[in-house]
Amino acid sequence: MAALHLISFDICPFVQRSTIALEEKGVEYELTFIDLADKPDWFLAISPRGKVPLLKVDDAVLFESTAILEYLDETVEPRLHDADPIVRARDRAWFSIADELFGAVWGMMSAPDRDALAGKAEAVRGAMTRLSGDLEGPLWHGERFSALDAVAAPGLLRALWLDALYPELKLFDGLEGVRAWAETLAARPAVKRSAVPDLHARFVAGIRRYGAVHRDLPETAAAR
Ligand SMILES: N[C@@H](CCC(=O)N[C@@H](CS)C(=O)NCC(=O)O)C(=O)O
Repeated sequence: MAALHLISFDICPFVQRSTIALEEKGVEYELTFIDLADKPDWFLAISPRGKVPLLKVDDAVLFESTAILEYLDETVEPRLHDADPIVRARDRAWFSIADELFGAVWGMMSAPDRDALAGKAEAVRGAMTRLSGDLEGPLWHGERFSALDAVAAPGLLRALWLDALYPELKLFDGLEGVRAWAETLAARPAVKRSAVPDLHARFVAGIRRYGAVHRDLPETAAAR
């Protein structure tokens, strides 16, 4: 088994896709955190886009969270992807909707004002509505944890936190299956182990910096 070394940033949702897959598979890996505001030279020298996650596999460097996930799934048991190539191809296509979901969630996280927040909340609802059409529940493929669960989880967790902070936006109204999916993911041991224990507090501190609309949130805003 190759030595796996993940280069991370503490609150990065894309890194969390990788750590969820690693934790689900129960494989050993080394973890190094970097400061994205002050990227080390060794990191810039090996990261094609200057972004995390990077997965070092012995001397090879992998980048892009979904490519890292695919590599891990091809090399480390248990398989997260389905055995049926049609299901695999469809799930890979759903990855792009999970990206769209996170893009809209990021729009809420960085919203300058209430109008922008409400507009991005509609975009989050749009992406979650599309996902709800194929969601088997409680996880994407029923009881079995799959690749799309790892890819969608970071966006869904942050959507739950935003919903708790802004219940008036009714982010999950009519999307109870998606809420149950997000809550099932949040409660999963591998997902809990996939990030720093105080991720929620760091998330709140982060959005207070990124989005002017969040500036008045108490630092200790409730998680749920
Ligand atoms: N498409 C990339 C996105 C990775 C990404 O945006 N990472 C952010 C942190 S969450 C980053 O490294 N940003 C640094 C920068 O853009 O300078 C992936 O899926 O891995």
